[in-house]
Amino acid sequence: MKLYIAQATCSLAVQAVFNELGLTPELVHFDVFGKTTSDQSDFAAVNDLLYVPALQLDGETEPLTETITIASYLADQHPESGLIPKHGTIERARMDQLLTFVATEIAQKHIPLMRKLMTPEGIAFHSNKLLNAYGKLDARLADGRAYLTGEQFTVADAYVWATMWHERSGVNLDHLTHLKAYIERIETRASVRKALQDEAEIVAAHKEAIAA
Ligand SMILES: N[C@@H](CCC(=O)N[C@@H](CS)C(=O)NCC(=O)O)C(=O)O
Repeated sequence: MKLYIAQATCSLAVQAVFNELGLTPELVHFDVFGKTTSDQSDFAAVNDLLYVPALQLDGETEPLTETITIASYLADQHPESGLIPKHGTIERARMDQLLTFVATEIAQKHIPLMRKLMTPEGIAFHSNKLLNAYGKLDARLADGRAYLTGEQFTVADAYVWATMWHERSGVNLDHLTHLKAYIERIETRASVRKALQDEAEIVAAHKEAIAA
């Protein structure tokens, strides 16, 4: 399996899920600004919309894209991991609800803010949406649970952790103390530490290759 990632992006969620499962895909780094890849392949041939994550599965011609789809697919293949509830249950519907919320109300709200593409009105609108969305997560964690759905780390936690881009977006979340403690808890997990380490290594190697 080949996983296409980019630095400090939502692909970290998929890396964390892979690591939780003890699986090691081949990583390929895509530089979203320079448009090059660490293996010199043409990323447009993988995903012509030019975004990560994208997962090339063995035996499949077309790569799997979309963070939710890839993370859920991997977790579904390993139900014993507890990373995602079983299809067709109310718990799974709630998980899908949460994942969609993270994708649409958090990740995609951050992107134009981080890229400084917005008018002052747009900044205020998106910042307020993000404050409300993170406020919902903080409120959920207020009962002392370790993770968003209870004591079990899930794909939703991997996704929220991977998209904590508030500093780059200029959104202050200091008042959300439950959320802060939760992210710190996630950061102690071996799976997310390895994701960051693997990412740092491949990004450094890619930069070196470009500079050479
Ligand atoms: N709908 C996609 C969006 C993925 C996405 O926005 N990826 C960002 C990184 S988090 C990216 O690769 N952006 C590069 C670009 O759009 O130029 C998903 O949910 O996975």
